[in-house]
Order: sequence, then C-alpha cells, then structure tokens
Amino acid sequence: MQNSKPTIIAITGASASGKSLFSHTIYKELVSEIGEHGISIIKEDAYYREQSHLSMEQRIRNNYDHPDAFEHSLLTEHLKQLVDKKPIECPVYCYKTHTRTTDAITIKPTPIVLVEGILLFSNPELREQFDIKVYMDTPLDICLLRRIERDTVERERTIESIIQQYITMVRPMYYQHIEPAKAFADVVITKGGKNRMAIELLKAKIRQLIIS
Ligand code: UZR
Ligand code: MG
Repeated sequence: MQNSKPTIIAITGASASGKSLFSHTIYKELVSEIGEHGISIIKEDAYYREQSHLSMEQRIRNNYDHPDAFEHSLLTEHLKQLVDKKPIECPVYCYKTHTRTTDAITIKPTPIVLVEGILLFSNPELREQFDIKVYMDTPLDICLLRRIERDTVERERTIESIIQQYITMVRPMYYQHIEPAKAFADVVITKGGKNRMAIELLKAKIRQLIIS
C-alpha cells in the first residue's frame, strides 16, 4: 500500500441519516487497529462557504442544503493533494456564526481517506475523486426525528426553526439533489449509522486495501 494511490471513500445521504456516526465508527475502530497514519476523515460541512462578508440575517436565510452552499472546488483540490500525498489545511466551519473560523486543521495524507457529507455526489469533478461511493438510505421520517433531537441539543436550534428549515429547504433539496444521487453509489446502506454488518463489510474492504 505504501507506494499505491490512496483510496478515497465517500459516504453520503440525507441530513441526519447516520453518515457521521457510520463513518466515525469505521474511523475509530480502524484507528485502533492501524493507527492515525492509516486513515483520516474529512467532513463536507467543513467546506461550507466562507460568509463573513454577509450579515447574520443573510447567513440565516441561506440555503445550506443546495450544492452552491459548499466550496466543492476547494474540497476537490484538497482530495487531489491528498492523493498526491501532500497535507491539506482543512477549514473549520461554525454552525453558530454560519461561517468559517480563522482556524484550520492540518490533515496529513493517509492510505485511506473517508469523506462524509450530504452533497458529495452533486459535483461531477468532486464525484470523480471517489474510489468507493456509499449512500446511506435512511427513511426521511427517521432522519427528521434524529435531526430534531440533534439540532436542538448540538446546534442550539428551536423546534420552530428546525421545522421551517425542513419544509422550505431540507426536504425539497433532498428530493432534488440528494435522493437522485443514490444512482451514483456503489453501495447502498439501510438501517442507518449503527448497521453493524455494513460497518464490518466496509472495514474488511479497507483492511484488504491496506494489506494489498
Ligand atoms: P448534516 N446547516 C445549518 O443549519 N447551518 C449552517 O450554517 C450550515 C449547515 C445544516 C444544513 C444541512 N441545513 O441540512 C445540514 N439546513 O447542516 C447538513 N437547513 O449537515 O449532514 O450533518 O446534517
Ligand atoms: Mg453529520
């Protein structure tokens, strides 16, 4: 594996479908086997656009479920750099201020790179960077319940704002941009982020890539 091309694995699906849980479980469990030099993880959310030039009102009104909300060109560029075995400076996004912080996190090149996010398959050049494409096919009502739970606790949102965003943006963008992208997936995962068999199958594939 030392001299072969790094493998980039994309995990996509609806907001709150279990992408983060699924990919972090794989990441953590493999780090304990192969160490941090073997695998890294990147969030598409980190590539939400820099919006410090906009007022808070404009930021709140933005549609974060549309492909244009992301700087996909930068993510594409960063994945190419990792494939060329160069480190990247991954941006840090703040959900409270709806813009990037001044920090960045250095991610070193590793043989396996996991990338997780809602609109990874929406941009053709970005899509081309992925060697394995995974789609989390969690029913939308389950995602909504999870999202209410998560966004009230972790992202300090009110129920009213979650419902409003869901009806005007999350749901329509899901049907326009996320669900149709399932056709690009190599693997479709049911039952959400705790699907143990799916976690084990992907881990087995990654172990095989590492020893080959
Ligand atoms: P995940 N999002 C925000 O609410 N505010 C931001 O500043 C940036 C993103 C939400 C976004 C999307 N949408 O559904 C979700 N809305 O983050 C994607 N409305 O993140 O995949 O972790 O659910
Ligand atoms: Mg997530």
